[in-house]
Amino acid sequence: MGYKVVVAGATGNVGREMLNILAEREFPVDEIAALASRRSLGTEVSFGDKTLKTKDLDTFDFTGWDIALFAVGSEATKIYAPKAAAAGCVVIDNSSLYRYDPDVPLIVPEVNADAVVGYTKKNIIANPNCSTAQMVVALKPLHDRAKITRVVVSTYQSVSGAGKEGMDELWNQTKAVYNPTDDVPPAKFSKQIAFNVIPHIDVFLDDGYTKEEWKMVAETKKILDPKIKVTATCVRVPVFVGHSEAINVEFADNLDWEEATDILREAPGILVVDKREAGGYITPIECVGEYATYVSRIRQDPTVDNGIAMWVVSDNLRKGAALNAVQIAEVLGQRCLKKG
Ligand code: 11C
Repeated sequence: MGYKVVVAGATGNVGREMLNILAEREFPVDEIAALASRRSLGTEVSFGDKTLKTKDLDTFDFTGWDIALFAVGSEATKIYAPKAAAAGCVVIDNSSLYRYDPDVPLIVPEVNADAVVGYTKKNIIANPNCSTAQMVVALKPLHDRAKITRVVVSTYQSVSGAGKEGMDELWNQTKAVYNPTDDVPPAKFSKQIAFNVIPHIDVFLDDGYTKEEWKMVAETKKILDPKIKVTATCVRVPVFVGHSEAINVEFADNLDWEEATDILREAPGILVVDKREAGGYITPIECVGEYATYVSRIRQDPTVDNGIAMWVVSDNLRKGAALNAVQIAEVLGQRCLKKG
């Protein structure tokens, strides 16, 4: 006995990973529906050793379905998530639409799984931005020990965060560099991404920060602790999958790097790889397809009283999106829903 599960946006980068991870983790599925926009209708997607033909999100009747994992972007979420929720199906939404709604829990299971019970207000649970998810997994056990007061983070975000179009742009521009007759002007990104880095993700806000940077601040406060001050610089880099973050953390209490390392080694969802020698750290290419949030380069920040610096890497399509959504579904199933 299990659940009737829907994946909406099943042909996208994140939707495909949701199906893969549901199958890999043997989520108790009695029936599964893969939904797509009319444009991708009929496209086949894999679910374990099965192939599913996508159905039309626009006409799908959510009545009798238990859980819907949404990876369709804010505009489509606005139309279809309330429809699913009203039909009694709990939506776990990967878009930013509901993240800051006080009646919608925003969950990273390693950090605030208990918040799941709040889903009843709207029948919706929000999944955080990828760059926030991996950061709070690493911050939570350190916060529990020494109370974080301030975080300064710089991100190195892969192009898959911008969807398949972002990946295609990096691929085509890279090839064009070696073949000068081709010209692949920036489209998804604001400047050339091949052999370059771009300090701009999402739209600019009035204060000069970008929305991606603002999300890291607002989401960390909602998931972990509203008292923590966060300042972020988010940068797109020519990497296909895997977001990296250089994080400086200040604490109220004293914490040395050796104890921080021990705490992180014991923490859920984290793998510490930190040998303090050439190659003794994780880079994004090594985290692709993995579940863990990797922490490397843990060291004292001697410029503040109680400070640690570290390097945090994770698969943005997995822990940053699909895996976190499936983990939320697992918590929801274990704590709140009856199996069919
Ligand atoms: C990126 N983090 O790398 C973004 C993608 O709010 O869910 C995810 C945006 C979001 O471009």
